[in-house]
Amino acid sequence: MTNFETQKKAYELFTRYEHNPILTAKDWPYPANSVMNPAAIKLNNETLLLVRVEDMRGFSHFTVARSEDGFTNWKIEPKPTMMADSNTREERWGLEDPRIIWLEEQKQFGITYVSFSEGGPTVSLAITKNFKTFARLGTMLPPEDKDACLFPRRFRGRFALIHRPIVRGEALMWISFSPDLKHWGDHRPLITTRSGFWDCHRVGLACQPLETEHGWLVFYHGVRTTTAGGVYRLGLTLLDLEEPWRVLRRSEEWILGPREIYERVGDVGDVVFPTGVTVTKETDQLNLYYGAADCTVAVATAKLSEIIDYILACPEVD
Ligand code: BMA
Repeated sequence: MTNFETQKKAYELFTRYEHNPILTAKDWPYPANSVMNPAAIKLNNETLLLVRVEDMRGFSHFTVARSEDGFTNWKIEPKPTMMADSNTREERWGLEDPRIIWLEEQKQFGITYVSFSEGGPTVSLAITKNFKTFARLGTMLPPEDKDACLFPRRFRGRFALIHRPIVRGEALMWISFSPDLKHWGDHRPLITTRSGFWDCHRVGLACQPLETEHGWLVFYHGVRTTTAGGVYRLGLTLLDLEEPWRVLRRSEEWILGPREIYERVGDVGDVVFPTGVTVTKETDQLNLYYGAADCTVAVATAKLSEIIDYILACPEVD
């Protein structure tokens, strides 16, 4: 049954920042082809973005950009913050699409990212206290894998990781578990594509999971392949707080999709690719940072309470 009231709500949840895009290659202090798909966190009263920067060889690395209000006056590091390690074979073609989570037990940030090489893309982990020095903990799973993020804490003694392996050509989201952040197992499918829907061809994690009293808010991207290529849009799920392998709710409609010219036209058109989210509890504000058309970084805002009300009204899954 079509419910236009819910569709209207989904459409109105996010407001794009009027001066989008907030970061472009032209702003960069050194030559870059494109800047996109940033991880986002709040640190020392600033918003910190770890931005994926693609160079003129087509290889990517990460550079930190900071802003006090999360929208303007970005201070971009003059040099790359985290480059591919030339001694690390799985990083030979660069680093892509980071997600950051605060690991409570380690008292460090965990950065999951795609390490890319002739061996295929896979998911690696680095930890840092200060975004200046990074300890690389290596690959977590075999290729082909992407779109990964840890949860900030253990569940029944084990760390949990959402990721997106390619199996039989299908791109689906899985959740896996580890006692030590190194050895991963107990792999379970989490979120699958939906025939007929806007997310019928691929799904993958978008931002880091957000803990709320109702469960983990997990944004994901969904793709429909058309004759003109894929259209990347954003959906929302709610996972159980203590058993995050249980999907409680899932939005039927997308909640952000390519609409503005900077989302429609670029190196890869018709792409919104959110990879980081920040929340200011006092003002109920959620900032969603995303790559637009694989070229620039944009931000859209929402009220956290409205996002929660919306997902709680979405269909139950399990
Ligand atoms: C995905 C990733 C992203 C990219 C997106 C759209 O598979 O590779 O880095 O932004 O495609 O091209």
